[in-house]
Amino acid sequence: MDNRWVSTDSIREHFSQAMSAMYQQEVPQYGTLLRLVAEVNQQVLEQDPQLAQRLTQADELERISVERHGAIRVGTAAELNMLRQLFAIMGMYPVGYYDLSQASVPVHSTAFRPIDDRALRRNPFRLFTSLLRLELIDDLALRQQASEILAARDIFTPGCRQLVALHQQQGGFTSPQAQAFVSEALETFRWHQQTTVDRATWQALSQQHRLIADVVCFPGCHINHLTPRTLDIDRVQALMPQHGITPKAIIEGPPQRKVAILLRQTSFKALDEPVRFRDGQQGTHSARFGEIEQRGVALTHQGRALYDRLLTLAGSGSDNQQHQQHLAAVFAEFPDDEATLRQQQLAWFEYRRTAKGADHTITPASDIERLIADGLIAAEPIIYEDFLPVSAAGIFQSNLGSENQPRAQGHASREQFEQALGATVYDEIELYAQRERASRQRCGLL
Ligand code: OOG
Ligand code: NI
Repeated sequence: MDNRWVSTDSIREHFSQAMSAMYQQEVPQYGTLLRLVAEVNQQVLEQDPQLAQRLTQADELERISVERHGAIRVGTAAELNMLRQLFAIMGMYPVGYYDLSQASVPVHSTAFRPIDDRALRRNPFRLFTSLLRLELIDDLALRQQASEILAARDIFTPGCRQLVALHQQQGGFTSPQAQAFVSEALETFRWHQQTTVDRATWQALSQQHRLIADVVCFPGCHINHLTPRTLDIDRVQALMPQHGITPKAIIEGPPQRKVAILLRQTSFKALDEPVRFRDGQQGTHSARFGEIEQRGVALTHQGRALYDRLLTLAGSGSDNQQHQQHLAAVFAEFPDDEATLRQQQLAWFEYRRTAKGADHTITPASDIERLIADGLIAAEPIIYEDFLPVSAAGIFQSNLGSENQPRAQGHASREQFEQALGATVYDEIELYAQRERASRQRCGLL
């Protein structure tokens, strides 16, 4: 790589800091949540020196304090396509396809995120990005109106467009260009009190689905939440009310376990925020909220199938404590120690030689279990970097009140999404498999 250019990692880091600073100003409760999460993380590390040591050894400790994901929603293929180009400059690529229409949310989504080990360790900033599916609006006149409103806006500043083009020509950014790019790109995600429509239009779109009004009626695609990573989601959930934050009822995802799997998430409700309509009328719009997450090991296809089956079996509840107990009972079937998860190929692991194993002869014929038992090889869980559609649907619904809006029944349309995006999405499971394979190779095991 040409070293005149600023690294993609550094642009992403800078951008994620700028987004966090902007969102703390826009939604002060997010700042409160960040402080609470930092406090709890520190307590967890103090109380569990083994975990602290493990995270340090895996070079994972530093990323936790900078780690967050956000979410945005766009209205057109052209917007999504341009976002892909913009995020590529920061080393963020589309991973995974999520169909939310099954849960009555008229969008499909991907996550833009870094994909290689080093970039993930440095700063794993991700953006869950949803594309509105206008074809799921059943009122044809309203559908037409929404698409006209969307066609008339440009969510990118002229400066941002110029810089993206410049990057594509020259293959990188100098430091001042990178700085200018971050501040221009930030504008796309800023909140606007001023809508682009009159009150009646906002209302008609809201009645179809609140999400549709949120995507269509504003001049940009405001960031709707940013989510720090906690090491103990149950504790943060319990402490939220003391800090003036009301969490949603249920923690989404798997139950608490000895070996955390996938992703557990909870959010606080969207705020009612004042908006001005184009006809001068005032109103309120609620879209922006806060969320926290706890991440565990990524699962293989078999592991994920088991997770999906047990989650469906468990169903949902309305009281968190009861729901968690019930989940824990149903998930008793899911092995909860690292050795079994590894041996049954339910989860992904990264292998490395320990100091003791540094000079040991290891070949593809060596017995991994033996090497691990002898302390020559260590196997670390690979953290899940992605999202869960059922959890995402729960988060959307708790913030949009869309439980009562069973309109958006559609079916997955990955090809259509990829066409809009202008690229295919990476298969997340294949990315984990590659990481595990590469780590075995480095050890001499392959
Ligand atoms: C995205 C909701 C999904 C998550 O963490 O699963 C999400 C949105 O509300 O736009 O962020
Ligand atoms: Ni989220």
